[in-house]
Amino acid sequence: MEATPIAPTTDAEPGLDGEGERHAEPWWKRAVFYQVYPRSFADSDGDGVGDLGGLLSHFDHLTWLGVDALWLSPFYPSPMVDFGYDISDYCDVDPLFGSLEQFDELLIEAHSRNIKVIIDWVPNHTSERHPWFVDARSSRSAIHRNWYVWRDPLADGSVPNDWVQAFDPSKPTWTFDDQTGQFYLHLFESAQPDLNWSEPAVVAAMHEVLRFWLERGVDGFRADVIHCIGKDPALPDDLPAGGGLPHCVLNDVSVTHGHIRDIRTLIDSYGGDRMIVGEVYLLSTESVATYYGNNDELHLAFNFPPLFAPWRPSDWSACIASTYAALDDRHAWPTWVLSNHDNPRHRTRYDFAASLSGETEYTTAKRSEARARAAAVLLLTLRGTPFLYQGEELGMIDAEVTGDRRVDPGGRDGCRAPLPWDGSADHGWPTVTGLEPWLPFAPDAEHRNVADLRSDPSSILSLYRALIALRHSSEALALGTFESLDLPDGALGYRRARNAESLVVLVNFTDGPVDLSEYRQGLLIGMPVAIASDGLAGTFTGTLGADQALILRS
Ligand code: TEU
Repeated sequence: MEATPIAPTTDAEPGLDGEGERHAEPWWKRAVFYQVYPRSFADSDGDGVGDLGGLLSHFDHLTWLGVDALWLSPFYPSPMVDFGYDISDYCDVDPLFGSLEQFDELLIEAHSRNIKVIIDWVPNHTSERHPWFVDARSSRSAIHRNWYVWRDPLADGSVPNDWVQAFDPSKPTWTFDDQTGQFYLHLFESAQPDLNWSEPAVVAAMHEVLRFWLERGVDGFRADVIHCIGKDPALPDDLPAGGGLPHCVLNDVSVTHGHIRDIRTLIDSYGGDRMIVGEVYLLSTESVATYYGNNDELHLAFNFPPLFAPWRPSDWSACIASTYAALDDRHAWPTWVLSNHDNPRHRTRYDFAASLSGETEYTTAKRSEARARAAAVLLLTLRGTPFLYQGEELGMIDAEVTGDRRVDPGGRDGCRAPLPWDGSADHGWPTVTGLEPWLPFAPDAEHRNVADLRSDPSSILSLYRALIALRHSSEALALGTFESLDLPDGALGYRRARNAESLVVLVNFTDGPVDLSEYRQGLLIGMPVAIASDGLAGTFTGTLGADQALILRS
């Protein structure tokens, strides 16, 4: 089967070259982002939960790796029902993670190393313990009552509509409040009541939160499920075509775009360098694209179909084609992400897909390592901003979390295992109790840890570092055009070009060799290898090795 043809994209900003362009382009188009999940990054006080102090003392890893920007998952005061995505105070730091002073220190440290910092902002819901909700549920006439979404039961006493929860589609998104006799809406856990963005006081309060952090100096925000903030006031049932998906995956109403335009205006008023990337958890790239607006909504939006795509060239070329088709018309800049704190890590996912397809040549570990390396080449050479999730630079797989070690209501513990810093028994997480940190380590942490992989120039960690360095030094990779190559079955290829520079990327998705010697009369043969996923050097022979990805200078 041939790869889906992809029309060459146009240059990002025609007419701008060299240094002039470097200044004209916003930093987040060139940046490699790195998601820090603070609970699992590094621990400074031995309580088994990562914290800001841990992050501060491990900055060296981030500068060595070469990332340009951090996205910090929530560190705010929270009862931790959803591990920080249930916020009880938007303008402070939970003592578990440190203090506001430490946050300021972190910002200074990051900026001194030329690393930007964006923080998670959770605008759709608060914790049930947030003082706003505590007041709202105290009486129907409470000042904050209308800050949340309340509805009477239907005549037969049942819930107002058929929406189902994100983590458990067998449950409604409504909880009955005995004291005031109404249901409140929560797309996630009942401990996470949805804010009512049609109430102007909510909009004002959430804008204040943005200002608070912008004035502290953050470079931007990752906005949690931002497509959910607007609700159709009629709260109609989901259409059967929704197929029983949780409502948070289906909610896509026009009123949200107006809210996002106002948020964008606010952020832009702090100067052109601040940005917002939205988590738009819709499963259609065309729908995600609408959240960029007319360059007046989100600067960037996550696009999840590629994250859910199996490791197959047909799926990936379709994802790439639909992403560029949907975004280029709007002059919107793509994002690419393989893993995050909500989904099984991609090395785990790709290997699972392989075992289903019955491929047996490789040992499991070798194949999944090779695929993770090839995926890194893909992630860091596509046109658009890449987001890494902590640990993927080590090729981490999910931890096996069983029994009472399971803590997440969404069953996502495996991908949140602590980052192993070294091969010692505690992997750099000594605890005062001597017990393991809040989650178990991934099963291969003894060998797959920062210290061991950093000292090995052939490791996946060293590959990530080399890819990031190449991306920094290459205008073609950072901003260049994208043109797909029609390669034989099993492989995907594209050319990235900018001014006089041109690179070809080849990715073999199979565990056997792919012969490319015939491609355009041997055009690729002899091109120098800039980076090979398996560390090979030299020139291209015409054959892509099993699970190998190459970047060639053309
Ligand atoms: O995730 C949104 C979301 O829709 C996912 O949680 C998804 O439903 C889930 O992973 C399916 O298993 C964001 C955050 O990234 C997530 O950690 C939070 O739990 C959620 O919002 C609520 O704030």
